[in-house]
Amino acid sequence: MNSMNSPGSVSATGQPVVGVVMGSDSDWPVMEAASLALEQFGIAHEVDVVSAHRMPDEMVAYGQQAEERGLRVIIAGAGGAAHLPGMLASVTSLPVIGVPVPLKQLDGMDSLLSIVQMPGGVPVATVSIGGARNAGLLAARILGAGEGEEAARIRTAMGEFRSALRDEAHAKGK
Ligand code: RP5
Repeated sequence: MNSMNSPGSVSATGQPVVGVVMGSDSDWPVMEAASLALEQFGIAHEVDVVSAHRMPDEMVAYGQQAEERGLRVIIAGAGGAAHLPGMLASVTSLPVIGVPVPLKQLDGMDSLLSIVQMPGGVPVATVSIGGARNAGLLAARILGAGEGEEAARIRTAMGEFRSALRDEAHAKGK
């Protein structure tokens, strides 16, 4: 783990508004990209391991307490029988973004289908297999859609980021 925000940590600045959780330490090489995207937009977040199967009581408590602790979005990554994002979505009203983590078997299709096939009424915004960076960017967009100065700051930064993407694409086309 070479990021400052490894599991168990809290990002340097301010009260965390995004919780980045994963089923195992072994998910971190994939999930780190979510933390780095949040870092890029200066969004305070916490990173933790919360396994749906191996620590179910802690997982339920995490989801139930997330809102009162000040979190506004949860990013949850898991692999295989990837129940963590869906179970968190069932115990919180916060938006949950699911990241299917690819394991050695089945190339992450098992993780994807476990996360994306939620029953009606319990949504999980599912990104692509291994798409943790997009999960971080989507969390930034969700926070940027709100009211107030911090949301406006994030919207401005997202606009600049999108302009940079466009410029890069133009440069590649030349
Ligand atoms: C899942 O089992 C985790 O999210 C991880 O992707 C997978 C394997 O976990 P470890 O056996 O590496 O701890 O719950």
